[in-house]
Amino acid sequence: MKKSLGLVIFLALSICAAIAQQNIKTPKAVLDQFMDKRFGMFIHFGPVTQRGTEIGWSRNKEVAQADYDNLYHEFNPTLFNADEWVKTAKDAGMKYLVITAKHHDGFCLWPTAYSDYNISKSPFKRDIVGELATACKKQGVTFCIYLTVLDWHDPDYPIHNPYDSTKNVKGDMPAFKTRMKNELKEVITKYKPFMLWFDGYWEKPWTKEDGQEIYQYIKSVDPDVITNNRLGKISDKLGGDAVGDFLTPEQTIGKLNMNEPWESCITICNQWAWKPNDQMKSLKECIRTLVTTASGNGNLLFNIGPAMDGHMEARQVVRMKEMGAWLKQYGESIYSTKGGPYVPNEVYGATRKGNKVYLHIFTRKDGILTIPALKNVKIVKAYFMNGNAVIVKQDNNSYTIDLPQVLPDENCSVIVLELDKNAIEIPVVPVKA
Ligand code: H79
Repeated sequence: MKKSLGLVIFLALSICAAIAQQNIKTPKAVLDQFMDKRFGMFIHFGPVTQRGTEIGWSRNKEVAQADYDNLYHEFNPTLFNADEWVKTAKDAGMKYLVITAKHHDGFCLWPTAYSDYNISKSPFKRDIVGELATACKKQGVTFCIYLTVLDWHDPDYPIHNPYDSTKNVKGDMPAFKTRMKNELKEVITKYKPFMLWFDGYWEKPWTKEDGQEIYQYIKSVDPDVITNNRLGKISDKLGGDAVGDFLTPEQTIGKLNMNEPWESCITICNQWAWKPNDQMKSLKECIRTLVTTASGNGNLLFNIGPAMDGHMEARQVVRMKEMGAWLKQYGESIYSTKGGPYVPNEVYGATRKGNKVYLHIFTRKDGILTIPALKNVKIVKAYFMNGNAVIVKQDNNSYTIDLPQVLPDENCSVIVLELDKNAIEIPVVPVKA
């Protein structure tokens, strides 16, 4: 009798725990909204731009710690104009924006009440995070915030110099997490971010339980806030023990994945923070990066590092505008689509929506393009998006597409294949070895 009562209590508790776990999941509709956006702007900015070195990791390397930690005393980006930054994102066709409110160095771009190492103590004084949140709201761009679980400036965080473990201190993680929660509550209630982009899953002092605790805390403040997976410890899987709503391949395009949401973060130049004369990607590369990402069913968070005076480099603004011009023409084949059913490769990628497959042609290797036929599917119409009809020969194994001598768009042409059924239900076409 006693035994079965124990069992009943155990089962009841397990069910409660399972329900509690489910409750903290981000609503699917919110996550779908995020994935429909497909293209966002990442902005890496802070006092380190005055040295032109990488944010975070150049501290104690290219820049001596004493110098790095005092840079905020002269940080005065007088050309910073939130409306201009947001307009640049909008003109590029980007639907959301993520600002590095706090990077590994611990400097806060908002006037936090919980640390003196923040923008209000710089000569600039203005609330960069707040101004961006307001400008985003005004221009209809979704506002998001980057934070990291490490903080080399916080006396309660055990690592103060990642390159020299003799500088480690005992720290006080419970106190550190309390401060983190206070800061989170502050930014969530003040700036209403749609998503929090965390960094730092690799940190030794940060545990799986810490990640779960903070995730639950965020959800208690606002259940709709999305977070990426780097708040937890598992970087390549979602669900189970993992924390967060989407995967985050860095400086590489994620693989086609119809089951787990993902977002690649990739820089327009090489460095995250501004670097003088940094090498910039060509327009072709930028567009192919976006299209290959969408073809893999992911989002692209494309990074720009504004210069130390707060302006975005003209050549980068032009590049973003050019991407925006391509998207104006072909956006229907990117926004609110799903990736597949073809796995993207060097020659083509595919996205789909309704009864359409959008075939993105990166390069013309030959006068004909042969791709595997989709099982039990008939193409009823084929044409270049905003252009001429295309001849497709169909048999059981393949579709053979006639390509013109010159493709209509040198960066990426889009062929629309109208099908006799819903394209979303088609299984991914296996790639032959
Ligand atoms: O904000 C950008 C990067 O600064 C940040 N993520 C993007 C969005 C990032 N920080 N660290 N990492 C990514 C990866 C960590 C790399 C490390 Fe290392 C390898 C840390 C320690 C070993 C390389 C070698 C960097 C420092 C030493």
